[in-house]
Amino acid sequence: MSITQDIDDVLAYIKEASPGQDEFYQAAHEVLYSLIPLLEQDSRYMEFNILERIVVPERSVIFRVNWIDDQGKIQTNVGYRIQFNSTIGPYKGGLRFHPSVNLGIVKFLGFEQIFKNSLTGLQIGGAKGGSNFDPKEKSDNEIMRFCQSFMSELYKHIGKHRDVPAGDIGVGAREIGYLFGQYKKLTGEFDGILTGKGLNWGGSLVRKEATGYGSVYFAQNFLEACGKDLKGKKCTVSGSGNVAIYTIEKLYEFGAIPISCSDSKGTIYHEEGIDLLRLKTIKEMHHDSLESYADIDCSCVYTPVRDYPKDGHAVWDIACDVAFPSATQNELTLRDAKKLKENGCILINEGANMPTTAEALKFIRKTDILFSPGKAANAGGVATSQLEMSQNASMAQWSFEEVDIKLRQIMKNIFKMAYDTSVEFECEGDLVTGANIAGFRKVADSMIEQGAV
Ligand code: NDP
Ligand code: 2IT
Repeated sequence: MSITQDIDDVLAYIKEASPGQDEFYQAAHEVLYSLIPLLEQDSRYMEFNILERIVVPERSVIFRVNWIDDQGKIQTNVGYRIQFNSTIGPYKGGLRFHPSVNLGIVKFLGFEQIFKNSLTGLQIGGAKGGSNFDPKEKSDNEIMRFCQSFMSELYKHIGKHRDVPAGDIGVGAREIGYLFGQYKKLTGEFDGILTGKGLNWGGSLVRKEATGYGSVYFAQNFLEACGKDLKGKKCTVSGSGNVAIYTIEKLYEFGAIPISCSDSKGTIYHEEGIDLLRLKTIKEMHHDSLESYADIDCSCVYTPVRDYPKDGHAVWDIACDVAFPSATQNELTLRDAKKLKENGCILINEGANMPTTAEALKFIRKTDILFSPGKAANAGGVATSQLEMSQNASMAQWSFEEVDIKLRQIMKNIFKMAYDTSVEFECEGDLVTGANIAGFRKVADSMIEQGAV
């Protein structure tokens, strides 16, 4: 049987066994097809049935989360923890709290995390979790009670050598604090069972900034390899959360001009460059909408969210040299990709997980636009989480500079590994293929070494 037929069979199995899990199917389709050159070169992966094994999570935990709102009413949400693959280390990956969270979304994120974590060169397996809980419009006490209830179930499944969750959309320092407090109360143990912790109780410097900073380091590495750099480049950024904010901060340090940000309600285009302090005040301090950014006396333009995806995302209509999609999955459509090409964009650097739709990616890969896939470009967050775990294990706290130097080096190594792998498989600069093969190969080889478990 041909390799393509085998891949199609695995994809057909996913469709049948996981109906309606479109994002998971999309992620699996992209990864499996990009592995063809490796599978042709080395027959062991088929012999040991790695494809069929790697698309099934080792364990899926789905649980009910009951919590009491401020009116005293009992509310119910669904919680998930998908422990996808622990071949090269304990399960590691974030928790997402957003109304759109469902099994398919958590599975796509967990699947991507396997290869991302492998690319970091560190010993961490892949997992993801979360809930369809919507933190918006909730009081601090409601968020605390939800986090406590969520942890009352999750604590049974995690551990510092077993599974170490972290943040993602809707889960930041505040939520990690409430989750950690409840874990400690339930177990009586002060353990590094979460990353992204507060700096006074086991957190690592640079973890907050790491995904955004790492994304910019990755872009700079890619541009340098092509004889270019970020200095003076107009950059569009989508999102206005953790990843977007620290992407913008680092872009300024590299002499680039970040000219946009967005949230679920609208987009800001600020030609002179985003006012970072204002953005942080609105988003980090007040958890407010970006609409208020446009109140200041400046030449910025606010575009309320359009009929999306039909009319595309306003961010990608803005002419730029480099685009940093840093909000959520499938936020950059074929229409948007065509617009970016038309406007002369030279690099799309994914800060979010799978922000580019399959159709847009197919189009981009046929153009001369450079493309950094999220599992490589946004791996700085999870890599720094692992540095937090290392510090916890040795009860040490490294300086900001020490952690940042390590992060820069890790991003350089990831870029080099993805790039060198693209050269090895005769598609120089195709980092989708390079990152997928490099991430997969390490996990698959280790699965073979560990036997059929
Ligand atoms: P945040 O919750 O801090 O910010 C998310 C941002 O994206 C907000 O501006 C939010 O707008 C916007 N957004 C979220 N969902 C949607 C949606 N469905 N439609 C439109 N806008 C949306 O999350 P992060 O910055 O942490 O995460 C952003 C992306 O980066 C995600 O894809 C995440 O998986 C990925 N990532 C995060 C890492 C981390 O360390 N945090 C590490 C690696 C990847 P609003 O505020 O209006 O909801
Ligand atoms: O998608 C991701 O890599 C994250 N949300 C961070 C995971 C982590 O464990 O730090």
